[in-house]
Amino acid sequence: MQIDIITAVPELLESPFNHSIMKRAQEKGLLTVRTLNLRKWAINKHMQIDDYQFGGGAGMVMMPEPLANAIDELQQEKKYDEIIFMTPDVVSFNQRAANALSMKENILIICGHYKGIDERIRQKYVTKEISIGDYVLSGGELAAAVVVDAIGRLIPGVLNDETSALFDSFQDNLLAPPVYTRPADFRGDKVPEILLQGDPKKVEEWRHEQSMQRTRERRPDLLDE
Ligand code: 6GU
Repeated sequence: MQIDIITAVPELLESPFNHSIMKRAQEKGLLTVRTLNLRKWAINKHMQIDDYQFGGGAGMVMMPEPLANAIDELQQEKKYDEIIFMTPDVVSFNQRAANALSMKENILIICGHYKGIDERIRQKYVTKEISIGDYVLSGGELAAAVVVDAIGRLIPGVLNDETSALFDSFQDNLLAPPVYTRPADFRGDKVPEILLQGDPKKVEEWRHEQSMQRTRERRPDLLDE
């Protein structure tokens, strides 16, 4: 999978994909993340990419020309399966959306800033809008990093048995069960006996029961879905 990200602040995306599982995904050649500085397509020598909004009001809007020129140029290279605009204006991203995106080959992500991008770019180029929750971030970059991580780890071959996504929270609309490691007795606080007995069937039943209980207590809305 190749993910290209257009941003006015590429510095914000320097490190999120260079560690841990995202790093390994890239080293294995399963994922390529490329950050593109929108200023490369700025309209003048002042490196301008945003301007006041028509009709008045506080906040700048990202101009259509730099974005259109960037997208046109990138589209000469390859065809994108999705052109995603990061915005709080839609219902939140979730595991189901991550699963669906993890099947795509080429994704372009556009990061906007507070007042957003010219509406004509949304209409003409954007095929999907993604929000990561009902709060406003100062730009789309951190949200883009969240989305790339969530989908990158689902690409077949990225995770191994130890890190398998099969048992993640949400993968079956249930929260993950509690987990424990050594020592079996930590300052008098003991690991549930069933996990120490080595009966895989009993462990599996216990985990499922814990998942159900945890979901009922914390996220009953998931059980209604
Ligand atoms: Cl994707 N962008 C911005 N700017 N704010 C957000 C968001 C995205 N998701 C939640 N808040």
